[in-house]
Amino acid sequence: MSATFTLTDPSTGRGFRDMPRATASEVDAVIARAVEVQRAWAGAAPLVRADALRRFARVVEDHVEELAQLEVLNSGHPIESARWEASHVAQVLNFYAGAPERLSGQQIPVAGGLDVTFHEPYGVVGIIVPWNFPMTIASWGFAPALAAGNAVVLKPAELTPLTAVRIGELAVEAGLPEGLFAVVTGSGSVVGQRFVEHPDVRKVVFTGSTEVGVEVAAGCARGLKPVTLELGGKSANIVFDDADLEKAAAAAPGAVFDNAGQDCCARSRILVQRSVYDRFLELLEPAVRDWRVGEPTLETTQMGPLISAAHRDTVAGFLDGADVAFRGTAPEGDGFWFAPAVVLAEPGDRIAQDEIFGPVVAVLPFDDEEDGIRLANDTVYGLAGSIWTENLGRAMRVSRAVKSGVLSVNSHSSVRYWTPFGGMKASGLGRELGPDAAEHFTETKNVFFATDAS
Ligand code: TAP
Repeated sequence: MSATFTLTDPSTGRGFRDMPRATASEVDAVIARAVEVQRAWAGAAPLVRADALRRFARVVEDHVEELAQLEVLNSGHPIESARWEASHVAQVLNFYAGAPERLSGQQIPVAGGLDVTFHEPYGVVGIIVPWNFPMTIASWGFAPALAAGNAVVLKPAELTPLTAVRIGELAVEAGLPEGLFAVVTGSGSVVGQRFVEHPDVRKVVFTGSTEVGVEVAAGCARGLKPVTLELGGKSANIVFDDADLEKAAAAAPGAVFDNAGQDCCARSRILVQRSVYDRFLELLEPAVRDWRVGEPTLETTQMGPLISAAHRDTVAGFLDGADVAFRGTAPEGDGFWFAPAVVLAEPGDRIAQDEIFGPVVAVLPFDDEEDGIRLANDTVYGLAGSIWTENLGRAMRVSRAVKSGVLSVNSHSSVRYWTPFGGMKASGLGRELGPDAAEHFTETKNVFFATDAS
């Protein structure tokens, strides 16, 4: 393995920068520094940590445009999406800046003394993130982890390290102690693996494929360290015959083609009640044709290229022998472009079961409510999903019956940092974001103080 990795602009296919690949001993040195710095950080007054995170948030806010431009170059995200992502990082930091003063323990009634609990930070937390949303996903880990008094070592995906590296620099500019939040570039099998194995990394947060996630979890089990896993998805967009079909069809492309379908929450299966199946497809076709795929620097662009040539080949492979109903458009040229595709599928088809992570959606009919729920749950995954119906009782029943961690009714709600996020089944373990996330980066300690005079 060479000592550097060349980054490629997905919209041109051209390499533009070499990034260093850290060795295991370099990772160890970063972790050793984090161990040292964490002690002082955890010992600082809650207000000091809160203020430091607020400053960090403000500095990120001041660099939203720079971070967004880096994401356009490195990941091919449309500029408007990239601006949203960079602002989101600042908002996540701001939200968890409120946590240090709120990490209260309990006082539990006992005889002969006082019993109290403390939320102790783990120490050093290792965060491993994928290439699809490099900034946002990283912030879901590092912001609450830092707020709870931990140091963080972050490994971005090798394909997309630029925004993470810049955010690491901004943390220092904002006054966070050097080494408290360290971004280490390199491969998963070296840097990520070292986070999993190193005895001083006391918790791991992994976002990525289910396959690698299982290995990470097994490694963490050997070190008896907790792990949060955010993995793949094959989420259902369930459209009942009593839904506002126009609205459901108009919203469907964004729910699966946003970020070129490289979204763990992509509603990549549209399940449509048989009685409105033909009508829904009629409405969907113009919505897909109108989906604007193009140059990511343009503010009008809704979808950019896929992340790499290899990934485009994988996505294209799913269309071999598939019953493609219609497609959207995409530019020609050297970028990793792929026109969105709508495929008519049967429940057992590979295209209806496997995560594609590209702009391909499978449409399947169902008969009634029970059948719709059965089909929605007919996957190993359980991350997200949407339910379209005007019947409140049905919306309640179906949202309770679908085994997914994040559902929305009559919308495809995106992530809100103040509500919990995470998957069931093969989509993950544990939850991120929401009001309790900082607590997830602590261990409860119970202390009994005897008050008996004798
Ligand atoms: P992976 O190949 O699993 O990679 C994810 C991260 O893990 C990368 O940083 C990768 O490093 C690293 N890694 C690879 N092997 C490792 C090992 N043995 N030990 C430790 N770390 C290792 O996933 P991907 O292809 O980048 O991302 C796509 C997948 O992520 C999809 O399945 C998608 O659904 C899932 N995803 C899930 C969510 C949530 S929130 N549930 C969000 C986004 C993405 P490299 O730099 O070497 O690749």
